[in-house]
Amino acid sequence: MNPSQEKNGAVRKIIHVDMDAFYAAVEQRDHPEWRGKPVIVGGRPSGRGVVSTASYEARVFGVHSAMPTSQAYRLCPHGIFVPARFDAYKEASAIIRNVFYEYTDLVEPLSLDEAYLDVTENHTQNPSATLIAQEIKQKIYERTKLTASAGVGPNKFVAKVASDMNKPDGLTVIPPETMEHFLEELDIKKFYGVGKATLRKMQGLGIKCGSDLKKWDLFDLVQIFGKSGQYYYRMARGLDTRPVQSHRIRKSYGKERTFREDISEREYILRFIEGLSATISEGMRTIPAAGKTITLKLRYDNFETISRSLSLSHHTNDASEISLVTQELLKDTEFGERPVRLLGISLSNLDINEEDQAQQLQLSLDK
Ligand code: TTP
Ligand code: MG
Repeated sequence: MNPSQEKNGAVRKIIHVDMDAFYAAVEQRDHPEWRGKPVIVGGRPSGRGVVSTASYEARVFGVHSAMPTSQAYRLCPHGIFVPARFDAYKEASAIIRNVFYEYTDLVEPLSLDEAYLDVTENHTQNPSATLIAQEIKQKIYERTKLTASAGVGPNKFVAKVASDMNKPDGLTVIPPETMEHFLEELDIKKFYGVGKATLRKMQGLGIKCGSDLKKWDLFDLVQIFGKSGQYYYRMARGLDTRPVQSHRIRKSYGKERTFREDISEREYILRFIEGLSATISEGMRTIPAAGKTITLKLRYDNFETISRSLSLSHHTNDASEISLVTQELLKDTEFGERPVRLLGISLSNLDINEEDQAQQLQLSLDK
């Protein structure tokens, strides 16, 4: 069986849409004098904040998301540094989602600026996913004056990788019959899900592109990369049957990062916790959601992974509260004595506003 095919034999048509330099593009749209210039959205250059995103003009100087703004300032002192305006981004996000729903109900948003769509069957009865992707890009531009890049493929992995191939304003189509060749040629750096540490490991093993990865059997990949080994094995073969999930029931919300070097320094880790708490808080507010239980996850340098949790009496998505609780939880670990290679924070026991609203609506209808 062709790996792109589902059990019932039908090839799926998946589109991944991702807005270009999203926050920065909204700023340039709303401030015409900033167009064509390096715009950097994020914390103030004098503070401890990080870059949310940078316009393509700023990326030329090496500025990118998640970089300390102070570093971005050193790289690009003539840049236009501006704080984020979430209301404007949410407004644009709502418009692009409405465009998606004109084609299919099977829309899985990944963030404000990104979503998967399954258009195998769609509201317009258009059999061409390529034409649909073109129309979507055009409607997005007409309604928001922002550009999007799209990828079309027989599964989520291929569509996601494809949308990133010709940014900005790109459209990359990988038909099922060329998928195998596409994945074989694909630079391992472009493999979605291969982080910096894994990339180094793969390079060390001589894995440079998909065809190199394909030479490794499942057993060896799992030995080397743990659970992710199975993911790499499957993705190299285009074996991705994950459905586009339009209604995800979220049980927790969190983020984790692997450090470039193992960390022992307390000041660094406290700053990192502050930053990660702010990112999580921001993400939860866009859902919107709040959680009662806060969990800290640490991975020591020998890969031993531990977690510590604390439940509050109320729901929170407040950055400083998440940060303070996490710092408390850190005291109950061996941080300081043992170097740490990964840190994660998550919130569970969620109270998701969307559900609340649905419930309230139901109650008022029942009355
Ligand atoms: P991305 O889609 O990753 O980036 P982008 O849209 O700015 O640029 P492109 O897709 O063209 O490469 O993220 C979407 C938005 O999410 C981004 O505009 C700002 C925000 N964001 C952060 O706040 N912090 C981050 O670390 C990242 C990656 C994104
Ligand atoms: Mg984007």
